[in-house]
Amino acid sequence: MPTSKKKPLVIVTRKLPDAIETRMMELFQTRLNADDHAMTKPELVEAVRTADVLVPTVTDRIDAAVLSQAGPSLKLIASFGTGVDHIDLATARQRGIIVTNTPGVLTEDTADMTMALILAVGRRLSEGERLVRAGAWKGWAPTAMLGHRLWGKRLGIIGMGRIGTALAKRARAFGMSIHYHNRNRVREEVEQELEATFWESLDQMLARMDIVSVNCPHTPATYHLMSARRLKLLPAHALIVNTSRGEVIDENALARMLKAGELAGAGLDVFEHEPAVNPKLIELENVVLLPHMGSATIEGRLDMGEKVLINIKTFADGHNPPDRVIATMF
Ligand code: 8YV
Repeated sequence: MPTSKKKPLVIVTRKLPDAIETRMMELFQTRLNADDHAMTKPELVEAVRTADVLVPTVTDRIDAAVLSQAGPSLKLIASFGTGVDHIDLATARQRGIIVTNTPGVLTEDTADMTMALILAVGRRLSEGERLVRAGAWKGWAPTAMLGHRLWGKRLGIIGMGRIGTALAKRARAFGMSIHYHNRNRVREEVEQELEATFWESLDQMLARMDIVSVNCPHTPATYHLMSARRLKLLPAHALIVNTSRGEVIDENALARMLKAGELAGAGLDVFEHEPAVNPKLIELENVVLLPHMGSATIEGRLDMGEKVLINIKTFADGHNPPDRVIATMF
């Protein structure tokens, strides 16, 4: 008779939706983080020492120093999120630890938020709201609160993956023309449907855009992809939005240029040193700042949790988890 298998110990670093936590406890031996504090390094080390499966989020830095202290039972890191730049994938691979993520289920929500930022910056939503709330609105005036029309503008998408493509569909409906830079050109049918123009040279694309959206993952190759030099290629009337990772833009250079009027505005949902936000950005009126909430919908979080459960369960049953991350993918 086969011996009954022990349930794996799953350590979850942050509070997840109740339904997900309940199911997690039904399926596995589960250690939750009831008060939802971001784990300290010693807490993370303790977690990787004892867990069979770790469920981290973007707020946990699972670097080589943490992974070097992983116990022999840690075999899976089932991350709650799509980006995996908080995990040292090479070290995980060396130590035989599988990493999974939750791709696909936050595409539409993040694309919505990107569109919302484009609208908010282009039409000065935050400024208008601040004016009304401050009691400073003196009434309608023909030249008050003028933004820029989106219809007819050129949108340059950096990273034409799932989210970039979902953004392009939305932007088409708003009358923008779609331009993109990506490691690989997308399929011809997709380009045709979106009437999208591929730019092999990011530099050349930037110089011709009205709005630029960062939708590529953060990897060593995309760190400060939007460097001071590249930001300077943008026309002064251009807007830039980022719902991907703060590290892709040189935040100091961006703040300097916005202040100097060398760029018209920015909409940022992500920052280089989260949760710290560059104080130079906070001072600026022409910047919309959000607390990394691009995928923050109830539906999205449940779908993400479901993916985490499926990845762990499949792995615990001896199969290849569906969302295994291969280091070369990033
Ligand atoms: C998630 C994200 O909320 O999935 C991602 O890559 O950036 C976010 O939208 C977060 O990562 C959860 O860990």
